[in-house]
Amino acid sequence: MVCMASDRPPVAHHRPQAGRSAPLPKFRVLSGIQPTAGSFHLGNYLGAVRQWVALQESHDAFYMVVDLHAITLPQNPADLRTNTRLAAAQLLAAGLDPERCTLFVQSHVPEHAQLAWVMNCLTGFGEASRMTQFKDKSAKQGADRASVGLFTYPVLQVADILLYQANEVPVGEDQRQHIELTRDLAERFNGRFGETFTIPKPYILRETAKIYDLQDPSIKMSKSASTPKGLINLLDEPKATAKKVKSAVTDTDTVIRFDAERKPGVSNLLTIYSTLTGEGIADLEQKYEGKGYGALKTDLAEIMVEFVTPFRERTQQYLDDPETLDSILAKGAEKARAVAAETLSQAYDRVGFLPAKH
Ligand code: AQP
Repeated sequence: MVCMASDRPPVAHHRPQAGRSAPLPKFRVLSGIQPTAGSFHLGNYLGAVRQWVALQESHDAFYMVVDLHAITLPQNPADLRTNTRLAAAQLLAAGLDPERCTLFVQSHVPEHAQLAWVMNCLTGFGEASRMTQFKDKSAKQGADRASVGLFTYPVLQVADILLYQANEVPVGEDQRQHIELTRDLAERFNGRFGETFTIPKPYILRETAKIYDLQDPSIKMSKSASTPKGLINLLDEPKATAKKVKSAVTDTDTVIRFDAERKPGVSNLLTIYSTLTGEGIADLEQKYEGKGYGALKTDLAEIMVEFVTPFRERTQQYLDDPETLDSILAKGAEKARAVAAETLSQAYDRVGFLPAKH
């Protein structure tokens, strides 16, 4: 049986201190996903979105479709609009519930760009130059053609997180360096201008921190780096998905054992299997003892089909009703703005901007 993230037990956490009789305030989480491709891939889901769904039960959760980030690489306007709704629909299909979390579109909350400017002015040029994701992405398109927006992408992400005073940021491993930058800049701002921002922590589950390409298990599954056969897009035809799982690269050995270093392909398949079903890796090793890779792949292909089929249907249902979708996003933006505006006004005041008279 496919197990959605919300089936997991609630995550236990220490909560921020509160008065004895007052109810304990919930820890806050914030995260975002880019609307740069039509479909989420399995890495996005297992590395991030699945945790978002679980955390909305125990946390005050803010999740957004980061369209400002999306334009750091060239985007067609009509595709961007379509993909933004599509991303929101997929987040709802994955299990986000607008009654339990705040779901919004980044550009609907202008405070993100406003705080980003302040944070840009606190960031060292050398510090920003060390961001590995910028180095990788700019190398791909030729350094001269990379935009300044791509260079300052991590600083916009800093603003995204700090605006909501987030305690934790559920992301995949590839985002760790950006969360470290967020912590550094929050401390720098607080040190220079007085306590203003909560210092956030990354929330990265070890097991699913990095899902690998099915054809090249030495690289992360990614919409830009993976070959089409190594990338599982959740909205693809289930049959095509099953085929990709069945032709995943393994190794010349036949033993089904988790060993990330020596058997990265099989280990990746075991991780995916275990996360989608809730069966432990050790149990899976036992279940497939003496059986070949074919048996593991055939079963995993079925599990994937069982997972993506209702996901695709639910996504389509949200897309078929754009008024409801837009109204969920409008309500989310209103809730997000209330929090973001308060933080921005405090930050502007601390920096020394003269308050505007209305
Ligand atoms: N392979 C992965 N394993 C675990 N987590 C992953 N994430 C992405 N790939 C993996 C996590 O997904 C969230 C959203 O990331 P994003 O907005 O950067 O989405 P994307 O642009 O679709 O991610 P890609 O495919 O990795 O993009 P490119 O190819 O442009 O670099 C994040 O929390 C991320 O960690």
